[in-house]
Amino acid sequence: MHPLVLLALLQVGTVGAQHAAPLRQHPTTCYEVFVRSFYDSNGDGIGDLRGLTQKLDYISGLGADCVWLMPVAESPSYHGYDVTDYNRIEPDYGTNDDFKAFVAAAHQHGIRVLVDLVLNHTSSQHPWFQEALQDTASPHRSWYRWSKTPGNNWHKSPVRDEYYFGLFWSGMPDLNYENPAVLEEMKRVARFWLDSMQVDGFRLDAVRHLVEVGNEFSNTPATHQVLRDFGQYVRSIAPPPRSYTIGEVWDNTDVILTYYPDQLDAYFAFPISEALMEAVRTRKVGGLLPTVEQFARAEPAWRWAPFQRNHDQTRTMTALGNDTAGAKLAATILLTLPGVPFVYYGEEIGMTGDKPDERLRTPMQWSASSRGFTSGKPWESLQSDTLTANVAAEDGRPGSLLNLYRKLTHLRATNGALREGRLEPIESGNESVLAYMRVQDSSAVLVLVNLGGTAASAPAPSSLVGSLPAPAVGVQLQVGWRDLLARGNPRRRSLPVLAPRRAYVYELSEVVTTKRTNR
Ligand SMILES: [Ca+2]
Ligand SMILES: [Ca+2]
Repeated sequence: MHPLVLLALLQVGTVGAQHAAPLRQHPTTCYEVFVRSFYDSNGDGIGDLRGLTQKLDYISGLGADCVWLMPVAESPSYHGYDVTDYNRIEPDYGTNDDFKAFVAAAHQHGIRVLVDLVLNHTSSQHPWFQEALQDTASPHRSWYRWSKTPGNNWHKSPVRDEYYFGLFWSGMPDLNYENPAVLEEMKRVARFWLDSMQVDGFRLDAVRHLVEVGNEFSNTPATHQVLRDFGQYVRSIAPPPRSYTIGEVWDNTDVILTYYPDQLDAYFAFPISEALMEAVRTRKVGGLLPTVEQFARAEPAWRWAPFQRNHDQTRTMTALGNDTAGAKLAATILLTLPGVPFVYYGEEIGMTGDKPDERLRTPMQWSASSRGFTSGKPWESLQSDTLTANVAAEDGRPGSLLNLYRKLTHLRATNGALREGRLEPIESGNESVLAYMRVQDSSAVLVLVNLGGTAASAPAPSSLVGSLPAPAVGVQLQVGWRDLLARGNPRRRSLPVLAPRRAYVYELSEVVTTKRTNR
């Protein structure tokens, strides 16, 4: 028996094991939640923190060890991205004490909590802005940007003949980071959430737009400097794993990579999201793996986050034209690639949703009617597909999208190669067959995805050899595989013909080596 065999056998994952409570150094899988739409505990039709707390078993059962809450600070808008008080929980969602109780319960579930922090702008109703608007001598006057002349993104003051800068909307005046007091205040805000609210980090909104220089609104050197300063501050008061910061830089890969190594901990890998969705939609592998490799070459996997969709994008099921098989392929790819995958709530049950934004953020479909979400009238109507795409219906169905997500996230949490292994792309020789391996030490997981509509051959064994854990010199290698997605994890010696629109995840189960013989 080759030593690799023993090692591989010893490292067989404990699939289906309970989620471990202690926090890992970095998140494994993160779940994005819009609190307003998750679960309503008091019948007012609005999801809230007590409701979210009641659903922690569900999130934990989904295999997530991290949640990102879209903004929970006080705000006049339904989405919360325009904050009026950074130190107070939005009353629709509950109280600061409700939030602390939620965090404590999340930690008991082994789930870390990241909150959305909006540094770029406040609400126009924030007291700072109101003071600055009314009183040109206010100390908060220079926390915003003013002009005597109009221009793109400059909005007319309702008080006097002048304009203020707001990149996204007149209701969201940009903060002026040229005044150091602004960053100092935001550091105080970060400390408040880390110390008093006990969060584990932040998702930082729209960070590429933080500091404008002249007419340059994105990716300026001053923006990098603010992030460097902010990221270092957070790490200094809450060293990892006590904190994790992840930024939204919605841009191409080359630009995203300029935000490393010394700014935030991580960034969303928007280009991977695009390439992944494109591959499933067009049924061609396209540029997906090269895009992943570009991130993987540049930074360790805990520092970038692939995802399918977020709260600003057409949901997967809608983008794929209600193709459940395609949604399963996308999930399998996302959850077997390196990086820290983020899953937007409802994607795991195949919820639909398209613009306008409110319809991307509809109430979670717990059951066939809105009663699963609230006993009252939902703040926004549910998607009509709640009749079929809902947790109750999918929960007990072994082949459901929900149970595939659960299986894959638990595999990822328990299998070292899937969680931390390096990516080894495999040349499949077929533009519709995506093939790669995740390799860590002597363990390896092979992922084969037939994106196409016709059966396809698996890659030839010879094309895999170079990616396998190195065999001893002078031996012939024969491998066995355990099917991680099939019940009972059956073993096989050869790879199957790949059925149309099917994904396969195999763990290297044994390496049989024989001395090469001369004929
Ligand atoms: Ca409520
Ligand atoms: Ca800005």
